[in-house]
Amino acid sequence: MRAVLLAVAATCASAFMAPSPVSLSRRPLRLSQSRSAAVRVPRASPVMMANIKERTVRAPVFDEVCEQTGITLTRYMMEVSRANPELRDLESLISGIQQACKTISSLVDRATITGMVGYANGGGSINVQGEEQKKLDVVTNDVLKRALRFTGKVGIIASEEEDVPVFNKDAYKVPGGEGKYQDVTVDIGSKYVTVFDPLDGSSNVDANIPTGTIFGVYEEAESMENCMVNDDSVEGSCLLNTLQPGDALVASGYCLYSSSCMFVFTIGAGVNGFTYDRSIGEFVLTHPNIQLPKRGKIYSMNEANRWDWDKPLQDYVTAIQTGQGQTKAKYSSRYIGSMVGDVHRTLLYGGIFGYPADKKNKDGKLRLLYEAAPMSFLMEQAGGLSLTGKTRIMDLVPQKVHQRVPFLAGSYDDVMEMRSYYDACDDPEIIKRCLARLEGSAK
Ligand code: FDP
Repeated sequence: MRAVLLAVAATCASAFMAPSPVSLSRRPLRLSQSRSAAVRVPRASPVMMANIKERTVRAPVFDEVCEQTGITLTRYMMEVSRANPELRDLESLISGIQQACKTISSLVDRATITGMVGYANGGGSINVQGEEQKKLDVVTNDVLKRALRFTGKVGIIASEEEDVPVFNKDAYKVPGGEGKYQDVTVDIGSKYVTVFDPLDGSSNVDANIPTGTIFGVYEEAESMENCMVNDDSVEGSCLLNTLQPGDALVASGYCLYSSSCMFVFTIGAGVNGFTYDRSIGEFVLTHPNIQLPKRGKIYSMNEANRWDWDKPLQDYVTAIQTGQGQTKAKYSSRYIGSMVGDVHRTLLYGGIFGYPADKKNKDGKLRLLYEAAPMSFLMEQAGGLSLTGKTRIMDLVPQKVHQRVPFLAGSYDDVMEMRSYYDACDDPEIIKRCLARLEGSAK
């Protein structure tokens, strides 16, 4: 059991004192060991915390590699489950997700040919977050739900396109069966909770700009049975089991739909990237053990919001633009406006990408559960760091499925340099927000 809560409290505590040293361990990552009496230590419910375990995941070994196919994702997962029998069920789950990604890749590729562009239902289809749904948002959500259902390993899903997490009886409807449901296809005792954004960056999709699928996999908590058997209590129990902190993630990753289609993921033993080889219909390992450069030269944020950002962030960005940051280099700017693309570039080239808080959106724009936490797991596994500004995102326990959180992530030294501006700031409003997020995170 990890002492996450102390680390959580300590991250804000340093708002009241000099910045403290940061040490990087696999998990948990502690930003500071110091605590202030002014900070209440939040308490999390047993369900939320139950699944935060120290995991030792053995990396797969490949004695022999086929020259024609290389190491496919399918083989990679076979070796993972051979080396880690306790992760056996993850093999079918990742297989389901990769199958969905191949389908979504093809849907996105052919969208302008098949007419799958524009808004769902001719416009006016609004998701729970008030965003207008694209045709592809709806279809890709369905593709993923079904693929996960077919694995038999996923009890609950939470998606950007679903109002609440569901044990997803809709996914079990018999096609054309007038509300009839198939027998439950989830294997008892081997269920995961899967969170995802089926098509992130979809506002860009009609313009052929990269998009992606983001996913995170949690183990179900012990009290999951209610979520399964009793329709009336489904919602509350599903909700409770879904709201787990990033530190409880078993796996996370994304699929990038761009000039090539890539599947990048972690099971807690580093980050690996696979490129889709359409000629054999397989993802092939092309980016083994991705390591974020400790420093980069790129910053990536929507600068239209600059004048509404927190003052510490404005000062930090000014410093790296003008060559007055720690490295004295003048940073360059890149911003796709599609999180998966921006994260992918940051993982490979380094630097810092973010969607920070601003005056209007005090919690930024990105969603904690199915965007920020899964991407933070990847960033940390690649040797980087992911913060709200001061707080480590993996520590936060979501209060709501669609909760937003400021997100600033990338090269370890760049993110720490950014944080030092927040550490030096004593603006009571920023400190209050930070504490509220942490205290809220454990109610
Ligand atoms: P989108 O609305 O197109 O789905 O998740 C939301 C997101 O895209 C991210 O992919 C992206 O980083 C961000 O919004 C871009 O927001 P701005 O247009 O406000 O820059």
